[in-house]
Order: sequence, then structure tokens, then C-alpha cells
Amino acid sequence: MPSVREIAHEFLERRGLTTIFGNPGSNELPFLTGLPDSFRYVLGLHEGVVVGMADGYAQATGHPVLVNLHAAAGSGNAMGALTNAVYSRSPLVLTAGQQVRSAIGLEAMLANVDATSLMRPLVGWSGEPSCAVDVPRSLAQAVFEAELQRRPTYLSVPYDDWSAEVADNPVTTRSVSRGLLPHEAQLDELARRLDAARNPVLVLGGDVDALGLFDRVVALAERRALPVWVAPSPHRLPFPNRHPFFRGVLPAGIGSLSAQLAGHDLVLVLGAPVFRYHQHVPGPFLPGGADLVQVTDDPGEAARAPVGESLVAAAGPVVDGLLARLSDREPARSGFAPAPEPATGERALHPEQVFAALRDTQPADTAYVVESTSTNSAWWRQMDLRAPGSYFWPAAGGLGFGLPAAVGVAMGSPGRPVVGVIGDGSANYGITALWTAAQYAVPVTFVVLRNGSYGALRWFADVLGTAGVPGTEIPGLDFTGIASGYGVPATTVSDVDELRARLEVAPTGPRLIQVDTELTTP
Ligand code: TZD
Repeated sequence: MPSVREIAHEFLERRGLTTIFGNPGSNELPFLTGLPDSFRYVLGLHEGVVVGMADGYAQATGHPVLVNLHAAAGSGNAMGALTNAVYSRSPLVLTAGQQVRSAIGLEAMLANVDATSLMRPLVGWSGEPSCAVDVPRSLAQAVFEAELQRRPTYLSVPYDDWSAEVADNPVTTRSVSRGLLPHEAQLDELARRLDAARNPVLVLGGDVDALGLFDRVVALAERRALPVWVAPSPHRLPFPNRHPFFRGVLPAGIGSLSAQLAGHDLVLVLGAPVFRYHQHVPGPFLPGGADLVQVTDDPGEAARAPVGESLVAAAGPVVDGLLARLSDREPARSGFAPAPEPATGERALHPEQVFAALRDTQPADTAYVVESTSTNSAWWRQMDLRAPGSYFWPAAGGLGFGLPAAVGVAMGSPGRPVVGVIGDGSANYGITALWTAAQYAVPVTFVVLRNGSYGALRWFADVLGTAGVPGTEIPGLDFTGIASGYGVPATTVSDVDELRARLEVAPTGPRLIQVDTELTTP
């Protein structure tokens, strides 16, 4: 009879989960032994980095990814990174080794006490099989729940289960899929409302890019010359940011967002929650006279929205259905808007100079993983992103995503140039990803913006009226030394021409460019 381990390996292989991101301990070794050659194990040196890499990989590939963590301690280390994966809707299948069954109750070392509660409420499903025979089915459930919910799941497996022998299991050949097609009547009604609206507007969320709808929403916007905003706190870019209909990223305050939408009578939100607010700015949720319709495939997103109507359906068929029903109203304006001249710094480079250099030197299909929190407006002023999958940002604002996710995105999209744009504060939370990048020879350019500060927090301190708080300065960091310790070649650049010259050269492996920059506001 086959072992539970053999059945599990075969199931994962069939489902294409053959890249495992992990950091092992003794509880996990019995699962990892005898992995078929088709598997690739990607070692991360800290579990936050393991999950950040897997998140980037899952977003780049659009498929579930297996993560292997060490018992409760490793799971705990992963939890901060997990917050991002929840809001990027990444189908991560987290597995953790449990003590042998007979030793859990007595709380032997490495017993994961109450394992199924540990990662709640972050994961969409968590489980621990009730007996060894149920391990294959439970693993399948963890994979399918991640796929169906588009949310991480967590499975704890006692390590003595892996070598148990069980009858072959029909679950290994199962598959799941979802439809979520809107009804024709729902599409007719939505098209009618768009037609009747005097001044409609599109608000797009990260799901538009995650679901491969980047080009189709351009067609939709052009069909009716619809202005397009990006929903607040975006973790992906759903629309080319220099397109003539692009209006920008909506502010993340309730009052400021509704003020920005003033004058519109219909707000059509595709693939976003309503909304991911951040700074508390009280006010009405919508401007007077505006209706809102949200299209999302996440029932939770629909149910918790504070305003408007929600249609729970896959965004793709809704976009296609609208395109089939709406005729051209005006000829589309064409021509991408040029970026303004970058602002210049006095004592160091202005972030806009760095972004202009990236824009001018990097290939048009470059994927950027950005975790530089005080440079948002500089970023959008200078960048010109026209390709799907161009932009990734920590979806819950949990720092430690950028460096690892850049490695994961690069591993998940071989051949595509990848640049991580990382603040000198943010870099520290995921710094050990440099080691994985070096060991696995992943071609990524890390641009570290060194402003010596937690810049965004200084700005927030002003917003909250708490200026002068401690803990916002981070002098004395040198990422060239740190990078070389992890095996990544690195340089410091302070001159814009030198920066451009370095960026002109395509990387063959990982490299880090540290740039001293001036402090700006987000
Ligand atoms: N810890 C974690 C895990 N996530 C966070 N978001 C924070 C702390 C708080 N935080 C922010 O929200 S922004 C920020 C911190 C510490 C400063 C990041 O500094 P940076 O970027 O150098 O990366 P800027 O451009 O100087 O803000």
C-alpha cells in the first residue's frame, strides 16, 4: 500500500504545486523526504520571507502555491506576511508539521497546541486531519479551499502520519472549478444603468489585474470614454497609469474619497472592496446624487461594503457582458500622457529622479514590486506602466513583502525583468530574501531608497497631530555591506547619470543599488 506521503506528493504533482517555499524543522522532515525530482524546494531563511516569496510567486503565476512552515513558531513568524497574502487574495496553501499524535496532548516540544485556531482569522480554512487516513483528503481540501476562496489556508499534519500506509485515495484525481457567471438580466440592468448615467465613473481594484482583465477594462473604459480611478490602497495596477482616461489612485479617507468622486452619478467598482480606507477622514461615503455598484467574486467583500449595491460575480464575464451590450459613445481620446520633468533634490536624489530613471531605462514589461511608503505620489507622477502584472504592493501594508515578493515574482515569471523598489526601513523586514535570490541566482534588481527615515510615519505623525514622536529615524544603515553578506553584489549611487548607466545594464543575477534620496511626503 502506498504511504500517505506518496499519495500527497502525487496529488501535489498532479495539481502543479511542485514549487515549495519553506523553512523546515524536525516536524517537517518526514513530509519532505522522498520528494520526486519534479519538485523544487525554495528555502527562505525566515518564515515571513517564505510567505512573502510565495505570495509574489502566486500572484505572478495565478496558481495555488505550497508553503511549508515549522510548527507553531514558524507559523507565528509567517503571520505578518500572511496579512498581505489575505488581501492580495493569494491562494497560499500553508502546511505545518505537527508533533506525533501521541505527544500533542502532553505538549511535548514542538506540539502545535490548538493548531487549527492558530492562523484564524487570517486563513479562509484551517484543519488538522483527525487520523492519518484523512491526510490526503485534508490536503486536497486545503488546496481546493485556497483556490475556491482565493485566500490562504492552513493545514497542520502530525509527522507520524506521513509514513502511515493507506489504500490509494480517489481524492488525488479530483479537481474543482468555479463559474460565478452573472445572469443575463443582471448584465442587462447594469448596462442600462451605465447607459442612462449622466456622468459614470469606473473604480478598479487589484483583482482586475489578478484576474487578467487589464486589457479588457481598457476596452470598456474606451467604449464609453469612462474616467478611471484606482480604488484606494492598491496592491496591483489595474489600468495603464498614463492612459488619457486614467485619473489616479483614489485617496484612502472616507470623506476625501467621496469629495474626489463629486459630480458622478454612477460609480462602477470592479474587483475591489468598497473601500480599503486607511487614514480616518470622516464624511459621507459617496457624494450626493451618486449610486454605487460593486462587482466582486468575494461574498465577504460584498456583504461588508457600507454603501451601494453589490453583484457577486466574476468580473471577467461582467466586463465582457458590458462590452457586448454597450456601443461606442464617443471616439476614444488617444495618446498616453507624458510624465512631467522629475523634481530634483538638493542634498540627495529626489525619488522622482530615481523613478524617471527606472521608467526610461527598464524594459516596458518590467514588473515592479514596490515597498517605499513615502514616495507614492512621486511614483505615480513618473512611472508609465502599460503592461498587466506591472505593479505589486503589500496588500495589507505589512512591511517585509517587497524584497521577498520581488524574488517570488521573478521566480514565477521567468524572462520578465523584475525590479524591487524598497525603502531603507522596509528592506529590513524581509532582508534575508537576498540570500535566496543569491543562492537560486534569481535575476532581480533591488533599488533601495535610503532616506534614513521611516518617512511615511513622519508624514502620518503630522496627519495625526503627533509630531515629535520617537522611533521614526533610522540612520546608520548600509545595505551594500548587508547585501554582500548575503551574497548579492551591491553599490551605492548618488549621481543620477551613474544610476541611469547602471540601470541600463540588464542583470544576470540579483543586484542591489542603494540610492541616497531626499525625504518626501506620500
Ligand atoms: N511594521 C510592519 C510590519 N508594517 C508596517 N507598515 C509598519 C511597521 C509601520 N510602517 C509603515 O506603515 S511605513 C513605515 C513603517 C515602519 C516606514 C517605512 O520606511 P521606509 O519608507 O524607509 O521603507 P519611507 O519611504 O521612508 O516611508
